[in-house]
Amino acid sequence: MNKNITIQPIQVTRSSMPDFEEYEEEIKELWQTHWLTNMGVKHKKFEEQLLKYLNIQNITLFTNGHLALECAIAALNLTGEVITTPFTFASTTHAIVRNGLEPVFCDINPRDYTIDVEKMESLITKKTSAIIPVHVYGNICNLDGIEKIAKEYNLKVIYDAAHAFGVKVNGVSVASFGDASMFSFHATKVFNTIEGGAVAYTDKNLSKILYNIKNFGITGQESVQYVGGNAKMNEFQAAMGICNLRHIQVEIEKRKAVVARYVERLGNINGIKLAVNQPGVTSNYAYLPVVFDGYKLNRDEVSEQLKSENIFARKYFYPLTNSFECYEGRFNVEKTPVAKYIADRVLTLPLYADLAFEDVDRICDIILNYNRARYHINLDVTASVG
Ligand code: T4K
Repeated sequence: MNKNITIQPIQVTRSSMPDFEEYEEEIKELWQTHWLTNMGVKHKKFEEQLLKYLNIQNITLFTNGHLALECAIAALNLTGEVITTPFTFASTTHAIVRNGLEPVFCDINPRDYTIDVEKMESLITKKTSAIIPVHVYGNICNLDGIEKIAKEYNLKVIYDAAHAFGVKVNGVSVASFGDASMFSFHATKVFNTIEGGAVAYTDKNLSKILYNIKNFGITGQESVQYVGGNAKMNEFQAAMGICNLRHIQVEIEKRKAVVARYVERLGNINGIKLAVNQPGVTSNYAYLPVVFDGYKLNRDEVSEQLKSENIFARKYFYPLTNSFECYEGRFNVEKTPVAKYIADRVLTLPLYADLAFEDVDRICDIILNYNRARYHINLDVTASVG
């Protein structure tokens, strides 16, 4: 029997979405009220639900994670130098620079790729006002080590927790640590509001400042007290958040199963290093970083092999932010050798809740170079198979 099959490209991730009817139901009332943005009822409801889900006291919503981070930096009045990591998405470094501050890059540790607390103290100067570490891939930074240094030198701590929504450390939400934590709710994240973000924080006085900074600094109809911008989350984003929050546990469980399948296939291969399980951390399985170090293929070769089979893994996070063209001549990438080493070898494999085990197996087969000929059927055109 002849059957037509089409092999769809597999991207590094795919947005989780509620059923169309569920979203339609959630946004229906917006057609009655015509209230679409500027902190409406959905915004309020979503904010309340997040406080409950994260079990925290304070949160402010934003139109995206990047502006959430920029506003958190502004609200905390940071000055001078900020210690941070170059092994991250462009956003972390840009948010510091766009606030007129100087990023000082600290190397990462080779275990979980988060900032290396052991190398941090030597970077502190009289100008240092804060540390902005990143829970990269949802791996949690050395919270105690960072807190200890921050206390000793009187530094603020803002976690870039863009990847860490839903993660717990010994049962406590990751949103509870530091002065503030920024979450991204971008379409590519474990939990999305299409675009979106939030800042969680400990000092409730920040609430008013963050609210004003994201709304032009307007404090009353005839009063503007801050030089604010526009970073408000709209009602459609909040409605998407309300829907997706209903399903987050199921989504995380599905991702966990996909990761387990990868680990089963790639976990014991010489030269292939998979993510570590951090003690006490309940993961959200945000990304699947794989480091190819001493494997028969290097990272770029694996990436090309997959690409030739219509599978699009990504080199998150290469290049390092301290080597971006826009910062040319400003930073020395050799000062963060571990970050450079990992960035040159890491590939994040496709991971999303509905990624089929057969697709995981196909990806692993390609990496392990099993039976390659089997997959040389037509890819993005319809192929006829017997
Ligand atoms: N801090 C850190 C550490 C971050 O990683 C990020 C963002 C931020 C701060 C800033 O947060 P946001 O302001 O973005 O909220 C993506 C995301 O745009 C970005 O949010 C994310 N980190 C970064 C790591 O990845 P790209 O340019 O690689 O995404 P793109 O468009 O190539 O999409 C990747 C794949 O995702 C696509 O191949 C398919 C899938 N996808 C994408 C979109 C846009 C979907 O399934 N649906 C979609 O709507 O940056």
